[in-house]
Amino acid sequence: MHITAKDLAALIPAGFTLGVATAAFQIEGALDEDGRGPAGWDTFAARPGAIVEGHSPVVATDHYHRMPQDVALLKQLGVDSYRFSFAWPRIQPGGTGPANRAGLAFYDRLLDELLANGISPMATIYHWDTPLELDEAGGWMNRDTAYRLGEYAALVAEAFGDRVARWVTINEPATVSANGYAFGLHSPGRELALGAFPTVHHQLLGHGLAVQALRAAKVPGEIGMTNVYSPMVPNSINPLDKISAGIMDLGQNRLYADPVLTGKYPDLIRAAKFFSSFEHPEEDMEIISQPLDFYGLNYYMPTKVAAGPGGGTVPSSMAEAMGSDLSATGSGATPFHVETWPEADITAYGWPVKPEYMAVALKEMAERYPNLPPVIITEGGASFEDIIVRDKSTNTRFIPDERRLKYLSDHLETALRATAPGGVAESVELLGYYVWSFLDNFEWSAGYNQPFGLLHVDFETLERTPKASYFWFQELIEERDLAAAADLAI
Ligand code: PSG
Repeated sequence: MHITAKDLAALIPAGFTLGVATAAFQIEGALDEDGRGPAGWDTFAARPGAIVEGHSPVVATDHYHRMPQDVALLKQLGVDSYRFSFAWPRIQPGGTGPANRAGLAFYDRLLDELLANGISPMATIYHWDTPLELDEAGGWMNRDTAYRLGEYAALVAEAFGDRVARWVTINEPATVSANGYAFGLHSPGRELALGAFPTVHHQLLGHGLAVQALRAAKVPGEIGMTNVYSPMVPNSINPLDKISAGIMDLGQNRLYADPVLTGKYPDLIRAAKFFSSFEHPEEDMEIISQPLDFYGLNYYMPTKVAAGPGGGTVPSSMAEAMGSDLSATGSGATPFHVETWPEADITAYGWPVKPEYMAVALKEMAERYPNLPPVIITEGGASFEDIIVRDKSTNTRFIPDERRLKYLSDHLETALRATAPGGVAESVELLGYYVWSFLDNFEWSAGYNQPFGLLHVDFETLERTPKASYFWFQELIEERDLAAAADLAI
């Protein structure tokens, strides 16, 4: 069971943002319309074998053509805020030069529609859809791409600065470096293993340059960036398990958070051979670590790490591969691996459901980074197979996604309790929680087989159907507003 919506609403502090999130490439479709240029992801997704069952992102949820109806569904849901991303190849079809007016026009309409419906826009500038031309010039292996991101950020700041309430410069550089450049699971499909390290630095530099561009444009909105964070949990008290978890933590979490929040790469990274293989002048660190108005955290799950090769356990995840690659052996053997949580619910993606680690994540962040800005959970959610129940007598449909609903309720509850006075992470100022995702969408290399949405999307008819989790989130927001109104009346 989970807490009632009413009791959960009572835990929500004043001013806390409840929202839902998406990303352009996962929902828009219309890849060739209104002057959009190709993205690296367009061609990667067309490669045989790149996407599960050969699913295509060409239509996705068709949001590009259904935007007004989708905003109406956001309005009906009642969210305070909607997090979406600008498609870089719509705005700069070749990744450089002046803005494509028709590309800007779509986001103009989206922003106006959101504001007219009282929904506060949170915009991600870069959510992985690099223009193809930039990818062909090396993508994030090329330092130049960081400067291109900075220029693109200046364009969106100028066009939309008056209407965006919160800016996320980049989303999850860890996933781009690992999946896109180290292991070839995402665009641009490179398998550079540890050779992908420059993409970490170049994305972080791009983030810093984007912050500079937004500050220079004097945008009134709040500025932050988003990293994914997975607490690394040793499998046992065995010291080798502990060391293994520490290496994973270094390669997946601290590598991306330390530079932004402390201005320094972890010592073990600085000592590594590959760290001297590319340009990273000290001035970069100042750009990367500029003060932020908030820090975005995507929290989905913890990772349990055990020493030794992983035969017979969880198949190679991003975490496992990244961890083994950062190990000192360099032998190519897997010196440690990801373990299962036998007692935990497991999502359709194979991810363990461990809401208590949401509190651990927030506590670790607070302990590690004394200057941590206010935090926003910019994503959290779960993929479960959905079943549509049809009631013939009333000709209605119902999607009882109780497991997703419980995932969301338990995680939000844990985050709120952890950051409340007396909570384990009480020093964290938590500003909001965004559900991933508003609607089922193109889940990258998993195609349409991993539904995360509060809205079900029928990918044949593109029809949207609210799931039980949608009605639960709606009720939660209503309860919160009722409680706030009652407070005012006293
Ligand atoms: C990557 C790593 C983890 C979770 C999610 C992602 N992790 O280690 O816990 S990807 C992330 C992304 C978004 C995806 C969504 C669901 O920002 O585009 O659709 O999460 O996978």
